[in-house]
Amino acid sequence: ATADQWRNRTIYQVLTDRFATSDNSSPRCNTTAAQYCGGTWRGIINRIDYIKDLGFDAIWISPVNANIEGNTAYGEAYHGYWSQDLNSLNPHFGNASDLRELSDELHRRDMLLMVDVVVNHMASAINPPNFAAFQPFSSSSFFHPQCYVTDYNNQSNVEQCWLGDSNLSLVDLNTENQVVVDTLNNWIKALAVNYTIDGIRIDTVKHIRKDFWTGFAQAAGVFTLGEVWSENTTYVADYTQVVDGVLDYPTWFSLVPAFSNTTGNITDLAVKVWDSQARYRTGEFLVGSFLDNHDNPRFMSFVKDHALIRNAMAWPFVQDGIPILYQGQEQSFTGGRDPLNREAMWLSGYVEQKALVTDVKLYNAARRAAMAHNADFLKTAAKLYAVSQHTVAVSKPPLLALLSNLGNTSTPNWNVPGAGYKPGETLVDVLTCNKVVADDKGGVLVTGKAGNPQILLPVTALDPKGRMCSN
Ligand code: ABC
Ligand code: CA
Repeated sequence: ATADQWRNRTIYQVLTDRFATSDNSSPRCNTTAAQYCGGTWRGIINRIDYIKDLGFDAIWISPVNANIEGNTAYGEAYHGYWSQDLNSLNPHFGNASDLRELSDELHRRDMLLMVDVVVNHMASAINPPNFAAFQPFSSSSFFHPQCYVTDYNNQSNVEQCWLGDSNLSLVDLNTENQVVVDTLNNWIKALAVNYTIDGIRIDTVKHIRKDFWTGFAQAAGVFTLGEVWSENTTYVADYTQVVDGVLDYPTWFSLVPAFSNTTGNITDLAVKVWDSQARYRTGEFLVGSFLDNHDNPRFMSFVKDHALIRNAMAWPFVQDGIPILYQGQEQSFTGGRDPLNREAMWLSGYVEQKALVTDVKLYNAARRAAMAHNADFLKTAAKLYAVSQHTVAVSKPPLLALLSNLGNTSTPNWNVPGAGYKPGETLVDVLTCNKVVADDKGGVLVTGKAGNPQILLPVTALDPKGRMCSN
């Protein structure tokens, strides 16, 4: 699928080994041990309707190709990022027909499939690596000479040295070699076609020269979302020219501290938004916005205030870009650093009668209602009002999100004289179904309760037969 077919989506991030099992069983899963726990593509098929019910219309799954086998200093390759053979599938996750069936079952439900892909490196738990074990790059001539990434301010060190360490090397492919480039391009093209993949999440994008990505993205022929791990908007912006979209790490670096406690600063977050609006490839809004992922401690591992959690979780759904939710956040998982943040979802029972599950459903529903009401919703840059250390009002007409970091005992205020509604128009906070009436200039002045966020939509944007505040 194209970038245009992804812009209106919301993505649920699945860690394949930890999402669901083929026989719906619930094996033990000790995150610290970092071993395969038994999740499969067939398991995902079993639980697609849970994801769809939450309101998502796309999933992102772990890398699919064969990894190194056996235990290492950092456990097994259950996450899928330790590639050994690009031409075989990871047998722990299933076989080719399982993966095809997953793709078909998603498409039957109008959902899209995004697959994570790793082309920067192959992995080795022995040093020096046994190059003959890599497929199709079975000789040292296809790799950069050994040196580890040590200096993140030195771009050639970042691009041409190896990630990992001598216990577990991420052996760096020589992407300056034309044979390597052509082989990778042919590989991604075939992968996307063979399994009817709709988009790819590209790993370690900043570790390969930018002009490699133009050809790779073209060969893939589908939407490309790149991981460029950096808090620097200017640094990340360059990559928005070579792939369709990037994970919005710069905003994430300010989002987390803004809502982590009642002394956080929302102004810093606003500055990141203005900065990225000015620098990223304009008019596209294809950044992937997220609060949690599989690489960082979960937000709920260090924030316990329910109001702060709800405000932070709302953010990715109301800002510019494609919202991404990492599995387990809606189930209040609290895992800390990798590997603790990779809990097995089956331990949650996939229960839907939970406050945060309800919130996520409403965030998705509100976004869908906003899209239906305003054809330009997705391409209208968010305007931020009432920006202060403790408050922000995010306006993407017809939606107005009122957020604060004052916590669950506070009564925040938002004064948005320029909200742009019709004079006297009735709005509804979809989280509570409370009504707010715009003043005679279309502005709103709202006092919140218990530090909670509010997601306002005009009553006219709500489907009277829909799930949101219908009576
Ligand atoms: C394993 C263990 C860990 C152990 C680690 C050494 O080895 O699980 O417990 O600590 C995969 C697995 C991981 C595994 C790694 C390494 O491989 O999932 O479990 O860790 O073997 C992607 C994926 C990620 C994946 C890989 C490798 C890449 O999302 O899941 O990991 O295929 C860098 C890369 C980034 C990569 C990330 C893990 O490492 O750039 O692509 N993610 C700095 C750098 C970043 C760096 C980041 C984390 O640290 O700028 O480039 O990301 O190491 C701020 C600065 C930031 C700075 C942070 C730390 O501090 O502003 O720039 O980020 O103040
Ligand atoms: Ca590299």
